[in-house]
Amino acid sequence: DSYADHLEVDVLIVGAGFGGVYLLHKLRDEYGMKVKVVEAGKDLGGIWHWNCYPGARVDSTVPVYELSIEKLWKNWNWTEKYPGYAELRAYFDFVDQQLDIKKDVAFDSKVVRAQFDKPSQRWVVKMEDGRTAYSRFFICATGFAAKRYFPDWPGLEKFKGIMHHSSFWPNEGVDVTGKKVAVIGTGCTGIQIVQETAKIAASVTVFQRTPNIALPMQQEKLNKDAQEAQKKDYPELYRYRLRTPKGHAMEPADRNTFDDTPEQREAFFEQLWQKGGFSFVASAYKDLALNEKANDEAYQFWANKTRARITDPVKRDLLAPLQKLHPLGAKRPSLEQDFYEVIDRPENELVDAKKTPIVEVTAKGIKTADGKEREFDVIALATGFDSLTGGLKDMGLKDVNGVDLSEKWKNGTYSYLGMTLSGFPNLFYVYGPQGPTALSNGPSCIELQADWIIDAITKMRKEGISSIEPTMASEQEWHDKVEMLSKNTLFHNTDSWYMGANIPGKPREQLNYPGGLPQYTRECRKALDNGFEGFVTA
Ligand code: NA7
Repeated sequence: DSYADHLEVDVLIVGAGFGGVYLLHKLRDEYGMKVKVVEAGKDLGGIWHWNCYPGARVDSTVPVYELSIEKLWKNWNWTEKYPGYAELRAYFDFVDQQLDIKKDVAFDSKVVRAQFDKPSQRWVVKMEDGRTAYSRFFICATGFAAKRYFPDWPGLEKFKGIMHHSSFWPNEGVDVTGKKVAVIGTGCTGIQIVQETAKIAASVTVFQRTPNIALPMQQEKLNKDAQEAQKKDYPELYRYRLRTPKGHAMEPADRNTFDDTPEQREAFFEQLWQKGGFSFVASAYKDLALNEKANDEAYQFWANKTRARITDPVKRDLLAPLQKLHPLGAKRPSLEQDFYEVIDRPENELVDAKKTPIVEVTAKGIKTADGKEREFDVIALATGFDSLTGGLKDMGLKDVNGVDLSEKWKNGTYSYLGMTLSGFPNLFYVYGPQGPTALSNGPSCIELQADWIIDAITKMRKEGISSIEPTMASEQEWHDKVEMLSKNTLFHNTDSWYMGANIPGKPREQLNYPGGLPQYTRECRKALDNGFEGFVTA
């Protein structure tokens, strides 16, 4: 369903991923509001709509990674502990079947301008094709990876083969059978593409600038009966996940690294390793992200395990150097299945893109700083995103005086509670900058924030408040709080997209709230309980 020229609703939501779907369902079906979602893409799913590159898969485990809506979990079972994109898309189809979501989503609707009109107390939102929507509340559920990052290599347009950014991979796929494939980037995406394409490609060449301290996924098949038997515990699981720092339903150990003897440490690391996935960071010693020496211990364990899997000595030193280059967990660790074995194979090449950076894309392939040109049939750009702020800055969001959000955030990001913006009355966003976002399990963070937004809206209605917006002072305070919390961690001095460090010229600052979900929840609740503390109400 789409809409014609004029649309007037209580709440307009941008984005039809987990955030948009959850908010639409709750506000429409439980609170009786008139709600519409506008979505730039052609289907539901958000990140799972855009990402269909080979091997695209979630790094959180189900059922922690799903919506807590009873009608959904009662009637849905997964086939794998870490589902791939196709299964996640099927989940969104199922969500639509159960909750009748699509009838209130306008697809192919890209927002290019939005501003709150004070006299009429409503948002005026323009789509790329000229349509306009009006709403009392405006919620951006656009995710943290809406804006792709393409390095500005000369010649990007000259390549004669097939080249795609990971999140623009064609839906029908690219047949890499017997092809020479290049993968640029070794973030989570790059590693997934390498593992998958290497199964059928003639060769895969990986351009690595920084090694990923990738952790073993320990994928498992799931069966229906076992899931059904667990379902009585799901409601508690969904509550519990919000009480854990990262929303993964995993808690750090109650002790520090050096409280244990070396033998105890080895045994503890081994136990986390066997559990797999984010256990190695989320259930780790509580000083893992705080103390460099403690982090070294975890790194050494990782390096020993990983080096043992790589026979080529040059690749071994590049992929898993004995000397730690950045703290384990302070850049987003990928979850891998057989990445190290795959890249170790002689037909696959590992290029040290730190020593010999990519300088040009040519008609035939990629040229590096040593003058070498390698030829490829397919190039996968797994070069990441202008994360967290990029998408929001690109939507033409104007404050009440017409100043664009990109101007407001030119020298740094200012929000209150990582959900509201001064100068933008009745605007909310979920899973964006200065919330727990990229340091947390998506559905946990999204539901927590969405529930807060719903409470704020219902409280306004009850109290006859027409609009709220945070003060600039509360934004400054929030910014300082996020920085202060970050400075105590090893995240702060590590170059990563969490810190805005992956985009040339982007201000360097912590873009995620690093205090964990329980503390974040308390902060947000306090603002509501104290009568919209930090906001101006009208
Ligand atoms: P990431 O994690 O930002 O990874 C991008 C990768 O691309 C990373 O390895 C970069 O190296 C590399 N990169 C970027 N520019 C260049 C140039 N110019 N030359 C060589 N290599 C380059 O993006 P992903 O898509 O993997 O993951 C994004 C998140 O989405 C993921 O973490 C999940 O949370 C979901 P660098 O490390 O900067 O040296």
